[in-house]
Parts: sequence; C-alpha cells; structure tokens
Amino acid sequence: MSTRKKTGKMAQVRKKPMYQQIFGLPMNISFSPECVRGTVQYKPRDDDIFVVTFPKCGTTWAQHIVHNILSKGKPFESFEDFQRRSPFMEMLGPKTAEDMPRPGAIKTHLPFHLNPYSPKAKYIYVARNPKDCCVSFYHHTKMFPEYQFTDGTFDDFFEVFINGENDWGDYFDHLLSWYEHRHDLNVLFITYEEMKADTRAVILKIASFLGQTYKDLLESDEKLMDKILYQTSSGYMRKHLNEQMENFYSNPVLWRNDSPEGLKYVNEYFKNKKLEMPKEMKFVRKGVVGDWKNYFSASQSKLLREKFKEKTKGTNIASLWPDLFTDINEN
Ligand code: PPS
Repeated sequence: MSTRKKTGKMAQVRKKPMYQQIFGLPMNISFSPECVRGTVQYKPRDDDIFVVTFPKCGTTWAQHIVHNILSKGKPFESFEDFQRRSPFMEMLGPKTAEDMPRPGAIKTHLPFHLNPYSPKAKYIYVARNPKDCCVSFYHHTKMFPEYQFTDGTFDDFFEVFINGENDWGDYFDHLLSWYEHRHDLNVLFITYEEMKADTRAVILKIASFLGQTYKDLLESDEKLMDKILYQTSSGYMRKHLNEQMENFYSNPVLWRNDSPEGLKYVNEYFKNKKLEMPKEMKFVRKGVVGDWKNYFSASQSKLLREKFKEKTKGTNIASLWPDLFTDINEN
C-alpha cells in the first residue's frame, strides 16, 4: 500500500500484524492476558524443565527431543498429548504446567526477567540466527489468522522485526537476556544451527543436562538413539506434527470444548472475530539453515547487521553465526 506525500513522492505504508501489549511486550492478540500474567507469576517446582526460546528458534524441535529422551523414545500420540505433556504456558495457562505429567518440559518464549525462575529448575535455551528466525516468524505470522496479516509481505514483516514490534518483543533483547546466563549450571544454551550440524551430539548434550542416567542410556542403546533421531527429524515432524495439528484444529470437540483455560480463550477470540484455523498446517516448514537468502535484500541485510552490531557490542554473540553477514553483497 502507498500514499502520496506533499512532495509528490510515494511513501510506503507498511502492513502490521495485530498484537496486544502485556508487561510492556507485544503478545499474540488471541492469548488470555490472565494466562500470560499467571505464567510470569508461576513458581517453578524443583523438577521443572523449561524449553525457552525467542519464537521460531527451534522450540518445538527441542521439546520433541526432550520428550523423546524422557520417554525413552515414545513419541507424542497427538497434538493434545503434546500440549498436555509439554504445555506452552503463556498460551495455555499455568495450570497446564501444574497438571503436566512429569518428567516433562514446559515451553515459554519469555525473556529471562519475565520467565518463571528457580535456581533448582532447568532451562534449555535455543538461539537461532536472526535472519532465519525473521523468515520463519514471517511465515508463522502470515499463517495464523489472528495476526490479520495473511496478505502481509516479507518486507512488511521485516520492518516489524527490525523494530522489535513483533510478539515477545525485540529479538536481541531476548537473546541477550539469556546469553548472559549461558554458563549458569541450570541453563543449557544451544543453537538451532548446532542442532542441525550435529543432532546426535546435541541430543547427548541435552540428555546429559537432564541427568546422567539419560545420557548413559543413549550411549549404551544405539537403537534408541537412532529412533530418537528419526522421530525428531524435520521430515518425520513435518508429516506427523503438522497432521496432528490439522486433526486437532479441525476437531470441534478437542479444540472447541474440552480444552485448557488458555485455549478456551483463544477459541472465544476466534469465534468473536469469525476466524478459522488454516486447514493445512505448515508449522514444521523447511527446517533448514540459510532460508533467509531467499528473502533478504542487500539493504535489509545491512540494516540487520547494523542492529546486530549495536545490540551485541561487548559480547561474543557474533561468533555463534560467523557467516551470517558474509555471503550477501550488501552494497
Ligand atoms: S514456535 O512457534 O515459536 O514454537 O516455533 P519454533 O518451534 O520455535 O520454530 C519453528 C521452526 O523450527 C523448525 N523445525 C525444525 N527444524 C529442524 N528439524 C526439526 N525437527 C524441526 N521442527 C521444527 C520449523 O520448520 C520452523 O523453522 P522454518 O525456518 O520456518 O522451517
């Protein structure tokens, strides 16, 4: 869309997704504010395990890996089972974490200062390079109808992302808040790219963080390791999880009636706004490193590089993704 300025030049008016503000952060507009507040106020149990990420950085993959390790290779049976055993607390509400079968892992997307914290709980933080994160977030925002962004372009979303206006706020503030804690004994800081480069090594790292017995078991049972690698592969998850999500959202009993508080709220929001979940779920999408090359212009890469430099000054964050700004001619 464009409007004519007084100078006669056309100025771009960018399309923006819909959000609500809670705790000073933009949040998914269909989430219950009570559930978000309840999440921040939740007091972790000593045996709590959290999978925390900025959105679109590998949460679901890490949740599946953790679950497969804890369950000795038993995959989630359905999307309902996934939500019950590994609840997304801001969306579903703190009661789902209280009711979660244990051992299990709670999903959150909160920056460190807002995430429920206990020195005894364990936190797995997954970071992903900002360019692929931005592309993945763009597809997510286009796919879910509550954002009212189905006709938004990548250029529109890039503006939102670079300004930190997307849900859960600024990518860099989030990353910095957890990066500071990467050496804490109860924090395991990993990257999506590391998971892609050597999934087996990361599975062992996660198992060891969860408990020596999990690591010992995987080291002594090659078949179990292979099963976990298979069941957490992007191909397997693309087929099974996407299908499970489609089944869940097209089943009125599961999604409309018999659901946790937070999901009822989302459901009401959808009903009031006459929104429908997409029939085809592309939640597990490409699952690769470097898809940004298909989206970023040279000037967008330059803008992000400048922000990256400014925000991460005095840290070693750039060394997490050494090639991020070298393979595009920005000039
Ligand atoms: S969310 O909505 O924030 O919970 O999304 P999140 O799970 O963090 O991130 C989604 C991206 O992770 C990719 N994904 C995977 N990559 C590799 N292997 C496996 N098994 C896997 N599962 C999910 C998913 O495809 C999203 O990335 P993009 O780049 O969009 O493909």
